[in-house]
Amino acid sequence: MDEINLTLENVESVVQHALLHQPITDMHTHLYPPTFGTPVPNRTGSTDAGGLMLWGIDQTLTYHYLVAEVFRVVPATQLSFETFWKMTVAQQADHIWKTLFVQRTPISEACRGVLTLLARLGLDPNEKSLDSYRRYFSQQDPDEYINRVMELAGVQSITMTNPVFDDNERQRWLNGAAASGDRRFQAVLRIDPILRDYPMAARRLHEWGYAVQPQPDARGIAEVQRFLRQWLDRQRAIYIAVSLPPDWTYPIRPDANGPADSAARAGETMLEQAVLPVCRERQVPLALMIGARLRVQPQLREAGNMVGRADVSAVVNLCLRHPENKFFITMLSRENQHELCVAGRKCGNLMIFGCWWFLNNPSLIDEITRMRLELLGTSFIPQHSDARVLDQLLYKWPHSRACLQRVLTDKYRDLLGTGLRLTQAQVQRDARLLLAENFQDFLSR
Ligand code: FIX
Ligand code: ZN
Repeated sequence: MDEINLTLENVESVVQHALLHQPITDMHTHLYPPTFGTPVPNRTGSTDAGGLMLWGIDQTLTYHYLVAEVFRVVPATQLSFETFWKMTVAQQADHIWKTLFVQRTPISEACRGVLTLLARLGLDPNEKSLDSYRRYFSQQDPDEYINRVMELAGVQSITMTNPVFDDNERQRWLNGAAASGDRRFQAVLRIDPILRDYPMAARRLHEWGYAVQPQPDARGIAEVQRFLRQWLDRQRAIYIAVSLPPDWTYPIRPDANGPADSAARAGETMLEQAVLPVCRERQVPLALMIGARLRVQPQLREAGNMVGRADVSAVVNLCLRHPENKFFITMLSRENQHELCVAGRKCGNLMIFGCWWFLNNPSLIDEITRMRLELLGTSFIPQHSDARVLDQLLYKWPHSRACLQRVLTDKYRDLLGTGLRLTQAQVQRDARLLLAENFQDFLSR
């Protein structure tokens, strides 16, 4: 087949085609296969109230992004948090649909996302009630619906988040229900408490039979290593992940000796002497997601978390002090993004990924992706979905793909302006790197 050369006239269509036809490896989601149970009734009517596979219109509308937004329009002084949380999921969804989609213009990114996914499913986004959507989803089988959504979204592999300190999740692994190994999903060992709240982690580990004391000692370090190896094996996890607060520092300042510092120092000991050695031994990356200040508004539950500017020098120190380890890093603050790009130029074992959470909006994806291409070339992972509800893949990826298309088109136009010749195959290679291979190669590096 004749090679297609890029021109100022065809560049946009060539980029659009390359991105649309590149299967995506989604490196960070909160999605699950049906083996983890689902609270949404399927055609057989079976439900599992604590089920972790979320899908369908009610789960989509009660996504914590939209919960935060609905309380801005109908504040807790009018509809108390307690009243809202006592509602059924369907009642919450009705309230959110009426408030944000019928009575107001659904102009926010999280609102627009719901409209995009409804349209991708062939449903009319102009309905005033949820009845017709609920009828549609009641006719879906969760397992088949996963295949449909992955095909429509262009996603070839879904990477989960599996928080082993969550009792519901852990029990599903221990009773074997979760370990059936659904090829569409890859597991990730999520261990926040070990680094973020070591005293709590130590109590839980001790309950589970690991000889771990409140303060790290040699036996405890060996036991945490044993715990990590066991769960990496049980989950067949492809990397280990932790979310860290904006005030995380590395190394901890020598003069830091307050009560909170003692827990932080224990977490640092476990990072250096348990987590990183096991990651090296198993050649799995450690993913750090830095900048989330949790439960700032606890009455909003998952919706109550906040962003804070973090210290990028902690990332540089970590990567330079542990050159044999591989680090996926994403940061939540817009203000951290430029420093993080420059850090990426210093540390070859640092793979920057995603426009995380409050950054996953077109205006910021555009700004951050341009910055990354200009400073890092194609050596980064532009996006992950962070989807919590399966249907969200039908908007998170189309919206991000549109941003990436605009930015890449501009960058290729700039290159053509230098007289460089470019071909469709080169654009397809770049799309492959950005949407799949950079992640896969970093795992196997
Ligand atoms: O820590 C995380 O994995 C965050 O992505 C989530 O906790 C957060 O609620 C989220 O889903 C953001 O998009
Ligand atoms: Zn997440």
